[in-house]
Amino acid sequence: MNLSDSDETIAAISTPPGAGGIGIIRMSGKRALYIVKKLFQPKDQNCSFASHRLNYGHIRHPEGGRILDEVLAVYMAAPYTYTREDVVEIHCHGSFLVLQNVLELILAHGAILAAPGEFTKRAFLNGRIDLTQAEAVIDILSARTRKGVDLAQEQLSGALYRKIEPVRQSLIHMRAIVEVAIDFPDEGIEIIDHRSLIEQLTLEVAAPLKNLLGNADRGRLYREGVSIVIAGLPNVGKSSLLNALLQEDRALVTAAPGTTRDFIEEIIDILGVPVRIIDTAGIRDNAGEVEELGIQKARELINKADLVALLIDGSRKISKDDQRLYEQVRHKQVLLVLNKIDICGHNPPDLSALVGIGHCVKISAKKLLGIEELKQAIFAAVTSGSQQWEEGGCAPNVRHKQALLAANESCERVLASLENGLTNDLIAVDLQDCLDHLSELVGETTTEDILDVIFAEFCLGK
Ligand SMILES: Nc1nc2c(ncn2[C@@H]2O[C@H](COP(=O)(O)OP(=O)(O)OP(=O)(O)O)[C@@H](O)[C@H]2O)c(=O)[nH]1
Ligand SMILES: [Mg+2]
Repeated sequence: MNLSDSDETIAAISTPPGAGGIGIIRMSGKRALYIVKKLFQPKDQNCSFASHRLNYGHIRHPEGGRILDEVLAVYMAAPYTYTREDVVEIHCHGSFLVLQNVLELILAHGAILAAPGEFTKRAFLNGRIDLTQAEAVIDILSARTRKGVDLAQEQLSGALYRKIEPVRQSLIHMRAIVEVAIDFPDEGIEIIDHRSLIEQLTLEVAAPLKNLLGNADRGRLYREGVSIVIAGLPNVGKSSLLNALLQEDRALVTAAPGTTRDFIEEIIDILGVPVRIIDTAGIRDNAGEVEELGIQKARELINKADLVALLIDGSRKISKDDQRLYEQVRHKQVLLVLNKIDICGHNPPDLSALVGIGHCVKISAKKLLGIEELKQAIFAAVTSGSQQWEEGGCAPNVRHKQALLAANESCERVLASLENGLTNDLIAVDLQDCLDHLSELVGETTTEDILDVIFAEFCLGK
């Protein structure tokens, strides 16, 4: 792996655009200290830019001495920095115009504007973090639930790397054994014991790979989340349910059917899963023009949703309309929710008309009854397809999953070859394949294309 092209010093505004208490400009590279010394006038005459110390002062235009901002500046000497290069941060007031002015001055003094993710890319290329840790940085920035942040922090601390690395080492060891057997065919029988190789491969490679693959679907869930449409006839309490889940009066609720026209969506955290929850127009025939548009939209959203929460009014009997709507949505994964149990009390309607329906969650959106149970049921429904989740484990992303699947395939080929007594050459090729996929996963070997794709997802200044 090449080291980064560290002749260039990069700079960017690292805090989000807009007004804030402070805004930070970051530089990384050999010229960083030289540039800050040119532009920063410390209050302390004896300021020597000791590493990792904050200095108070002003950024002044070198020509004319105009003050651009009152700042704190810190120099961090390589290699104990984010990028392992010299890093300088200037903490300005959080005005985009001020930050822009200071950044322009820095660029005029020989730094170049950093590409998105370039600081983290340098951290990776300079060997401070592996590729899974670099990806964890994106996950931390984009996580939408606390669970998502926790998982990303684990990965940033190297959890995934620590799982993969022993598997890689084990493969390297086995490949060496097989290669010796290839090079010295006569002694091969003594050197290579297929039985023990099978055992080692099963225990040290196949099992950990399967565990990680088992966690991959759940990882996707925590990262990307799911979408749930609340569907139902008019007036069954869909908007009331949205409000109950959000714990705020987000959607209009009235006693008149046909209140909601346009759909309303919000993201909520259900046991760590970011859930996009969408309230839709009640579905009925003979609606007016505007309501009809809302109903069409509702049908589209139902078709795209991961899960449909079909809401039924529990205060009245199941009607033909309920049955018809159920028939229309049952091709999807449906969670049946009976609302208004505060009115129906101990006499809920007979649901047997809804053929094939399994479990039904009983709630009162208005009186906030059964909402926790509903969240549990939603969680159970969206995780039902995923394999066993190892708590405290890591959550591979889509790229990791592809590499793990490919490695797993190669591993299975090696096992089959060993079982069937195939040639060592063949075994060596598949062992190498397996190793290659894992090396690519952690970034031990990675093409420029893959890096471009990964780091393009970053925001500027990270
Ligand atoms: N008693 C009782 N009334 C409820 C409950 N949930 C909703 N309601 C009432 O039912 C009526 C309709 O509620 P909404 O939430 O607007 O129903 P909706 O399904 O969004 O209706 P549309 O948008 O018109 O399709 C309102 O008067 C609510 O107060 C409940 O759990 N118990
Ligand atoms: Mg509504």
